[in-house]
Amino acid sequence: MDLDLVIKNATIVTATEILQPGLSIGIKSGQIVAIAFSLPANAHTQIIDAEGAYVTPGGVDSHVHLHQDNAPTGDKWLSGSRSALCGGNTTILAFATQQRTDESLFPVLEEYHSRARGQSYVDYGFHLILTRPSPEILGELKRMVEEEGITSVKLYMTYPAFRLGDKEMLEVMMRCREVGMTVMVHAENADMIDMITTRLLQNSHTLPKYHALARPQIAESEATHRAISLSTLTSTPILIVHMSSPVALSHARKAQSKQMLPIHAETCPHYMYLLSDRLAVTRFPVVDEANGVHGHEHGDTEDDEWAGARHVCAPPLRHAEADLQSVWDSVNNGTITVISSDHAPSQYHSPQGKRKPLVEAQKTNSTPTFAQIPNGLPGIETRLPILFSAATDPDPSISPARRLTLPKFVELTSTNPAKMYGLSGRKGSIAPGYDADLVIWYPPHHPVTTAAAAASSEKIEITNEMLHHSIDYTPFEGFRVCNWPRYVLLRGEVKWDRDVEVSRGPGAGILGKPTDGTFLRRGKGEVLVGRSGMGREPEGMRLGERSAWM
Ligand code: DUC
Ligand code: ZN
Repeated sequence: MDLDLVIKNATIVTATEILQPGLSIGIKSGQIVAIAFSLPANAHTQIIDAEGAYVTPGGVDSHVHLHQDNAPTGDKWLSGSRSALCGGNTTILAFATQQRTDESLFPVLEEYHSRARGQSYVDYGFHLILTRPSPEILGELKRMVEEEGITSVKLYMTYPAFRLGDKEMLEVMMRCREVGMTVMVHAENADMIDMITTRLLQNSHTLPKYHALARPQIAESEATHRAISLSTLTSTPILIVHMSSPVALSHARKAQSKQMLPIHAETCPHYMYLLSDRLAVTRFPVVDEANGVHGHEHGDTEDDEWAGARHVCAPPLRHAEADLQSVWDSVNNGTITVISSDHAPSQYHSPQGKRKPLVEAQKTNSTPTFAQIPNGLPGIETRLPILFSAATDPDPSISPARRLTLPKFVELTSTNPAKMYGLSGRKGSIAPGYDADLVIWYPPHHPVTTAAAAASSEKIEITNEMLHHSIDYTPFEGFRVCNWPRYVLLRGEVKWDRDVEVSRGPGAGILGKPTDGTFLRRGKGEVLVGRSGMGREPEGMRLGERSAWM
C-alpha cells in the first residue's frame, strides 16, 4: 500500500465510540484508506504524530450565512471560510437566497456560486432559501436535486422579506417530500413579534435589550408546534433550526418520541451559553467572573447604551439559566440532531452593521430602534473549541449538566449534519472511503489540556484578535477553552497548523488557500429521527385518507 500520509498515535473519535489509543490512519489521494495499529510507510509517505491526541472528523457547520445581501458588513466567503478552517471545520453549508422578485432559482444559484468560487478554504454547499415558492419555482426543485446537487431548502416563518404563509409552507413540504429535499424551518410567530414590536416602540422601548422582549419564547413554541403540524400533515421530515426554548424543544421531543415523527432539531452554542442580560450591557466585553468570562483592557472604554446590539440574534438569547439548561438537556437526551453556529455576523463599529440604527437615526433626526439592528452572531470559529471543551475539560467546576460526551460532540457537530444534508459516506466520519477531513487536537500532556491548566489561567482564552473572521467582536470574548484544533486536514492535506500560528503570528498557521474548497454536489439527506417514509395518520384521519389529495 502506497500511502501519502499516515497519522500515527491517534485516539480516534467517531459518533459512536472512542477507539483504542495508538491507531494509525492511512490516507491516499485525499481519502482515508486504512485504520490499523501499524501501517506501512515508504520514503514518500508523510507521517504526522498525533502524540495520543483525539482525532475527530472535520467539523461540518451546516448553517452559516456568508455574503448575504442583508448583512453587508458580515463575512464574505474568504474570511468566513478561513475562520471556519481555523476553528476545525472542513465543510460548511451556506445559503443561496431567493429574492421575492426572482422568478427562477437557477440564476440565484449561479450568483451564489460566483460569490463562493475560488474563495473558500473549505468544502462547501448551499441550501436554497425560498421566499416566493410559486408553482414554477417548485417545479425547478427536482432539477436542483438531480442536476445541481442542491438537496435542502430553508423556509422562514418570520421576517417580512422572507416569511411564508402556512399554505406556502405546505406546498413546499409536499414538493420537497416528492423530490427528496431536506426542509429547514426558522420557527417564530411573525405576527406575535410584529404586534409586540409595534407596542414596544410606541412605548419608547427602543434599546437593544427590548429585542429579547419582542421575540418571546411563546413565539418560538407556537411556530414550532405549527411547523410540526404542517410536517405531520404532509408527512415531510423537517429540521427546525436554532432552537432555544424549553417548550419548543418539548414539542420536538414529543413529536420524535411519542409520535415517531421525523422532526429534527438544531441548536447553536449561543443558546447553550449566553443569556439575554447581554442585550442590556453598556460595556463590551462583558465581565462575568462567575462563568469564567472576564473583561479586557481593549474593550469599550465608555458606557455605550447600544453595546448590547452585538448580541442581537433571532430567536433572541433567552432570560434564564433554566432555558440554557433545557437546551443542554435536549442535547444529551437526543432531541437535538445538529449543533451549528448560525454564523450570521455584522460588524459592530460599522455604519451598516449593528450600529446602523444609530447612524440612520442621526441622518433623519429620529430615534434608533432595536428593530433595525441586523440579526445574528459570529461563531463559525468558536463552535468546535467551545463544545470540545465541554466534552474534555478536566476543570471540576464545570457542571456535569453542561457537558457532552466526545462521541456526542462528533455526532452533533459533524456526523449528523453530514448525514442530514446528503454527505453520508464522504464527510462526517473517520472510516475507510471517507474524505480525510480531520481535526487533530492537542494531546493530553500538552500544557493547554492538563488539569493544571484548567485550574490556572493557562487555558486558551478566546479573544477576537485570535479569530480569523472579519468581524470586530466575538460574543465568546473571554471564554476559556481547554483545547483548540492543532492541525486541520482537508482531504488529506494540513491546511491549519496552530503551532505555526502561535509561534509565527496571526495568519501564519493558515497553510491552505481560498481555492482549496470544492463545491459539494450533495445526495439526498437521511432521516435520522422518527419513522421514515409515510408517517402515521394525523389525529382523527382514517388510514389512507390522505391518498385522496396527496
Ligand atoms: N437569525 C436568523 O434568522 N438568521 C440569521 C441570524 C439570526 O440571528
Ligand atoms: Zn441562520
